[in-house]
Amino acid sequence: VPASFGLVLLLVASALGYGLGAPAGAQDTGSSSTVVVTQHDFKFRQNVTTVKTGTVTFRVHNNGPSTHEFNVDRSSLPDGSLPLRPDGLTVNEDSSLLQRIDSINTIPYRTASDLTLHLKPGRYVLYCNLEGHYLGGMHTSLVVK
Ligand SMILES: [Cu+2]
Repeated sequence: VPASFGLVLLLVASALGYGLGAPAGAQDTGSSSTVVVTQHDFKFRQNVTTVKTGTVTFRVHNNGPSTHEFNVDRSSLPDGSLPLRPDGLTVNEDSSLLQRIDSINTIPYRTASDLTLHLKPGRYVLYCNLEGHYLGGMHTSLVVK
């Protein structure tokens, strides 16, 4: 059995509510958390704002009605104060104040996508950067401790 298979099982168990945090009885293999993010035009909601260092699975639901994306950047900036491109309509993802961790490029209306990452301690911003969506309010933050 590949090692990643065990990890998937762990994440599924976590998502089903059989225990967030370190698996019981296991050695210190790090924490596993699920962050449920719901996207609307134009808002992000999430079930938790702080997670432990380790494996973090974002389950992103798009409740539309538009298509959205999901970016995870490490940044010390408040999520509402990210640098904009000269167009004034989108976040400047190339800014040195943002460190891209990963993203989901397209989340169609009425679908959900998962993104599993290994996050170090720090502050992260989550946002949609389709034109105007960030300014509309599609951003939030996550603290990893
Ligand atoms: Cu969007």
